[in-house]
Amino acid sequence: MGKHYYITTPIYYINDVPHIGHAYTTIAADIMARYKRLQGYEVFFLTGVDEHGQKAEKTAAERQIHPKDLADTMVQTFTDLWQMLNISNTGFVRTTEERHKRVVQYFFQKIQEKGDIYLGEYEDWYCVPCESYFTELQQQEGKCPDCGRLLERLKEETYFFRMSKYTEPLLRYLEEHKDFVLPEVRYNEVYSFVKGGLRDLSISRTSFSWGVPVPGNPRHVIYVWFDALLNYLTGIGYLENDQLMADFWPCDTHLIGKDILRFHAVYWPSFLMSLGVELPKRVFAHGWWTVDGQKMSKSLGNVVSPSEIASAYGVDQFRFFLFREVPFGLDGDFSREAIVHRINGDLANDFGNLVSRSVTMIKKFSNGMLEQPGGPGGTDEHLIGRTVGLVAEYGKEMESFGFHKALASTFDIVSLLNKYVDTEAPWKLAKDNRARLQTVLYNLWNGVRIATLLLHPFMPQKTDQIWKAIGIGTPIGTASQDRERGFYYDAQGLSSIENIPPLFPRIEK
Ligand code: ME8
Repeated sequence: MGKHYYITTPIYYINDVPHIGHAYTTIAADIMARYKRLQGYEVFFLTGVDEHGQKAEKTAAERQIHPKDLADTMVQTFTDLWQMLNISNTGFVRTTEERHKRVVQYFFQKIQEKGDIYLGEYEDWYCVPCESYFTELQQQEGKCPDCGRLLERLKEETYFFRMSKYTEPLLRYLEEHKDFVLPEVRYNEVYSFVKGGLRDLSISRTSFSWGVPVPGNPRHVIYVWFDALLNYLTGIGYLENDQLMADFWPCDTHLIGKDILRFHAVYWPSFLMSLGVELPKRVFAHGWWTVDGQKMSKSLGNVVSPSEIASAYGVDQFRFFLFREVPFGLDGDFSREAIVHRINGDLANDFGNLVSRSVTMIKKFSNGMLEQPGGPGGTDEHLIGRTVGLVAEYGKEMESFGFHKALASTFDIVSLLNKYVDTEAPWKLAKDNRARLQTVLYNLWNGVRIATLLLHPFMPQKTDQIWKAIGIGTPIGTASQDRERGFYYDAQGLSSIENIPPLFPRIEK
């Protein structure tokens, strides 16, 4: 049995177009998926859209269309964007699919049979945009404590889930699994929330109808979060494909933004515990992007469109920027100046320049061919020793979503290599020391190869282009553990090394 890895993104609401926040989570998941594939894992990467709920119903009503038609149009916007951004997802869930409704109703019914669901009445403050109830204590002067918009007072007959019953089991689980929620600051948030005691949760609505009907009582639709969370099981073949479930469940990582932590780290494990389904291994909650220092919002008109940025600056440049700029897990601020700065500095000056001068020198001094290196001389040992260490550092960081540090290690390698070129001066060796020249060119080439491989999850297209130019005949995405991932690479059998056009043109301000 091979190694399996299952990663998910949230399923996004279809009442609005995707912005950089959505792109951020999805690209992050894609980076992890690609990294794991290079590590030899079979990866299941799930994303999708959340189509039900009051918010979708309201938006559709405003446009005088059926919510399903709204969803049909919007889903295309998401899938087009994922294609443009090179997202390598293997599954996609729409919550209006029959296979999903079946899972939601089945789950509801089973929990009900267990005695964990009962009918009652609910009255509280409700935030429609967040699809969440808030208590008297939580509301802030009639406004939502999460998004700051006006709350409505709602009273309805509702089915409750006995979440209170799971306070103790969940606390114990959290204590025994300190890495269930990452980063640690988010774990602490969840822990103290649960410690405060869980209240039973309203999991049905009667005030609107756009949702999955409660089995046996279609006056109620199932709460959109109960519905949405179950996509993680639908997507992996629950009730449908036992082999897929056996291979990939429990999920390795639910990747989310910090805004929806409670749903994933409190509600979701409680639902699963109720039915005796194994809990996911990890919930990783990343930080929040603002734009030019402000919260993104339609009313401010500062919502950043990912497709617009990617067309203006390049898909890989955009992907890279998001993770080089801000430590994954912390909040970040987007600005055009910042992306231009990263492209011109890291990509054009440092990495792009390294690749192009390496390739050019191999062409010019060695006819595009490499030979196996001779014994170490000059600064070789320093270069190799440091590179091996940095590659290990990169691996350690990638395992725990330390994308920022992983990229910092990669760029340390890039700058080591740029220094190596200056110190070893191949143009001098070309005149009087061919043997040493071959070793230096090999080391340089090998360093470029390694940096390219490390950057591949972040910049899949550009790195593939470099891979070809440096003479490796197979696509970089299929780089195998044994051959391309080792530190030493047998240079025999390479195709000739070719010049490449500038990879990351400088952007003039
Ligand atoms: O919450 N910065 O969907 P959603 C960073 N349907 N990430 C951001 C962001 C920002 N400014 N804005 C959004 C929902 N995100 C539910 C999820 S899952 C079972 C159901 C990202 O369309 C981030 O991942 O509001 C956040 O968690 C998600 O988009 C919310 O997307």
